[in-house]
Amino acid sequence: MQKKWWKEAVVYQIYPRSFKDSNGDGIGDIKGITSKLDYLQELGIDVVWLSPVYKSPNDDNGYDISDYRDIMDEFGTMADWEEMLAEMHKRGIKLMMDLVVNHSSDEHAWFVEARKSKDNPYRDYYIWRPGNDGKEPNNWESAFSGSTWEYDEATDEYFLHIFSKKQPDLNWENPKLREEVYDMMKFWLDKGIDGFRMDVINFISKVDGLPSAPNPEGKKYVSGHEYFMNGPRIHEFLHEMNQEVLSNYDIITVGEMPGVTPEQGILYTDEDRNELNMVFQFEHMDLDSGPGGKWNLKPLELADLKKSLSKWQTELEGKGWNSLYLNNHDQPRVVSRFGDDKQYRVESAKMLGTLLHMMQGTPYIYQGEEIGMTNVKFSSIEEYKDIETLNMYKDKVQENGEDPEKVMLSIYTKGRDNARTPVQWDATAHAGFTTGTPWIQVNPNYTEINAQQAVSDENSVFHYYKKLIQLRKQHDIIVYGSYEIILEDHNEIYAYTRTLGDEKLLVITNFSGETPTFTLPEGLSFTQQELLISNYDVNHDEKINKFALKPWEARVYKLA
Ligand code: TEU
Ligand code: CA
Repeated sequence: MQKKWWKEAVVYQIYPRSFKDSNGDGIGDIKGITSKLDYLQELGIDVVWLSPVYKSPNDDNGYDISDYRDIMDEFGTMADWEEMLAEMHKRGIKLMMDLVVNHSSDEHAWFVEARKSKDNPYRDYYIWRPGNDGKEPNNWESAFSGSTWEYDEATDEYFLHIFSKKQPDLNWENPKLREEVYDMMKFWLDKGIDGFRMDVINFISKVDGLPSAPNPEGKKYVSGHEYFMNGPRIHEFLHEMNQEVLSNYDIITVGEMPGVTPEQGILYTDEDRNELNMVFQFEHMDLDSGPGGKWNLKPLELADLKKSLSKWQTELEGKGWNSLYLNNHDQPRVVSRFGDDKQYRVESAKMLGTLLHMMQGTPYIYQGEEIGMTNVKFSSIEEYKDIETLNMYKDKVQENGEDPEKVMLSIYTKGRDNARTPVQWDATAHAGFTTGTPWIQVNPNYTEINAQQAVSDENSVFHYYKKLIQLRKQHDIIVYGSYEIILEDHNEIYAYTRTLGDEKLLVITNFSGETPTFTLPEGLSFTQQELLISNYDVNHDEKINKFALKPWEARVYKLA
């Protein structure tokens, strides 16, 4: 397998609005990021994935871009951005920007033009269709509730928006639009950035005719995913992007791909196909959703997690490359979701980090994950900010009379604002995030959970993550070793090995607050054992053929 720097890197995602405010307006900004680069250097990360900082009306907090080549006013200036990049590179930290080109903002100049008339030169930068007997052109449901079509009075047509009404989908069938995107990408690459994270990039090719989806239950709207996920021309477009842009730079690329399968993942990340380096897949993030999607809560089954992660590990091995993540700005915080954020918050946060960072792939750490930040529970829907949550609440409670308590429980459990409360820097007012009033409330547990406490406590999640990152640098087997699950049927233990040459790594995690007995499988023989990391004090020489695990315990041994 070819060695590559982006296979050996650890990425840290910054959601700028909630990271650090430098000017007291309650909104995170670029100067705030620059002020925290020493903290990131101490953690030891190699790349920052920076969620969008481009000009935006913030209907979807920057994922609705009105100028791809300028910085959002609230976040600062291009000069601030240049300074941040220089300060990152000075510390050996690379910058991956967020590329959001499945859609733009409806306030982008292209859309302002496009909606002026049917023959406007920019009309075909977007996807317009006449109505269907006074109704939307098809029955697709938006990811943010309602129809994916918005009627535009001026030209008596509808435009497509898979996300919010203010996020019209761009028409990738139009070669002029594609060229505009490639030119914009070169604009940022020529400024010296080191890669792109590509927002819902597997949505850009839609099936011809945009047909309605089967609707056996006669719902108002239904998911149209099968008609725009991994669409007919997706590989053609990504290969073209690679040839026109990506292949001319030494960069890291990751495509965010809801609905991607391992088979498709190989097609997107097979280095000989010249498309992308890796993808964000969502299978493990949908295991606690019932039928009908994320708001329909279902407890996680460890067997499902083992099956899903193992499938991605084994099917991409030697053929493609995995990204590894359990958190991001769209997901609830994993220590609350899959761990125990009460009695065993630190132990379970460390266990989850171990499980992820010892696998094959490029690990992604989301801001606050490294200090074990948890989900939040605001007292009323009015305190929530996320358009996905607010639209869903309006649709379910106000328009369809669903039980508000039940809907609020799904928001506490799965809402995206769980990940968007301000990073907790210290125990001073607003967790040291801002000297003003934060745009969204700080999690009240900041007095105990904050970076200052974590950095000063050698047993914190922070220092454990720092060690996980160091181990990845010290042992090739962690990056390049092949994965094999063991004790597959155990209900509480998730254990696996990594093999590289005659070296073996044994990773043992207890996904419970119980004390199950770990029994070494027969076939695993060795003469030397070295304990690389554990989240409890462990006697390094303890016999490991059979021992009781402590609640949420994690251990990694190097065997030879
Ligand atoms: O997310 C794509 C996406 O599918 C999300 O809607 C995700 O599945 C969902 O939010 C889970 O609750 C990307 C960005 O990461 C997200 O922040 C944006 O809202 C979305 O695209 C539109 O740009
Ligand atoms: Ca600010």
